[in-house]
Amino acid sequence: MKTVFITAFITLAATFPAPGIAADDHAGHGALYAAAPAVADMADGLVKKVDKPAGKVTIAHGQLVNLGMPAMTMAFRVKNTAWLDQMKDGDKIRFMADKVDGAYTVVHFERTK
Ligand SMILES: [Cu+2]
Repeated sequence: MKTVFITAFITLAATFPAPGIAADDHAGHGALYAAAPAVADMADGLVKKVDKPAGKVTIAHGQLVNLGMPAMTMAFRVKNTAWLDQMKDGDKIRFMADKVDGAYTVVHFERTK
C-alpha cells in the first residue's frame, strides 16, 4: 500500500512539477509550469508524420507564442514516446511545445475533431 502511494505521488509530481523542481531545467519559463497549460501557449497542429523509431512527430503547426515561433511544419520530439501511438497522420491536435534539453518537444497534446 505504501508503495502504491509513493508511485502515485511520483506520477503526480512528474505531471505537475513544482516550480522548485522545474527551475533547473526551465529557468525563465516558470510561468509555463502552472498545473494546466495556459490557453495562450496551446497551438493548433496537423500531424503530418509519426516517426516512432526516431521518437519524433512532424506537425504543421500554428504560431507557438511561448517559443516565439511562427506557423510552420517541423519535427518535434515528444515528452512521452507513448504519445506517438496515440497520434497518426492527418490527426488534428491542440498542443503545447517547449524546448527540452535543447530540442523542441511536445509537452502536452490533445486531439481535436
Ligand atoms: Cu516550428
